[in-house]
Amino acid sequence: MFSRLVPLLFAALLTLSACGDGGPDEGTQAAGIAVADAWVKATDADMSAAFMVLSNSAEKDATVVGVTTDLTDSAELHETKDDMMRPVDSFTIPSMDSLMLEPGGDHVMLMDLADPIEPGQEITFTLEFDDGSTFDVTATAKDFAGGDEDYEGGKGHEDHEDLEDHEGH
Ligand SMILES: [Cu+2]
Repeated sequence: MFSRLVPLLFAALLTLSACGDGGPDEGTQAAGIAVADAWVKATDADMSAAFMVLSNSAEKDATVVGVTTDLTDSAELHETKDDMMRPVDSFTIPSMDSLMLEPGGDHVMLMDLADPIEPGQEITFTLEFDDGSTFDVTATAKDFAGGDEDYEGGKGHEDHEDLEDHEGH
């Protein structure tokens, strides 16, 4: 009888979904997300920021409502308006579109850092979406001002500081 097959099929589907690769559950906001170019500004200071491009391949917008990291308990979502940055409640990644977190724009703010962030250091973030799903991102720290390679071996350049000022933009 055909009706006997239905429970069997259902059981098979459940088994399949339970054997996923550990990624976000299908149908959640996190499942449609992909990340590229994730990086963190290396710093000796107690504040920094993380940047990345988040894309959303789902048919619905995805809303990031929080971010956590092992680096600090004080990670916030920030936007920049009129050269001033401030916390926001969420970032929206439009359906079939992307959101760029970049210097001078939206970013993940990191505060109360206990230790310096070294270039090359890998930092893991967990983005939380408003349906409760989460997405893990690994970002690599880099020296945003650039030019620090020249310090290696102590052979510094006289003009190093000027370079740093100008490469910020
Ligand atoms: Cu900020």
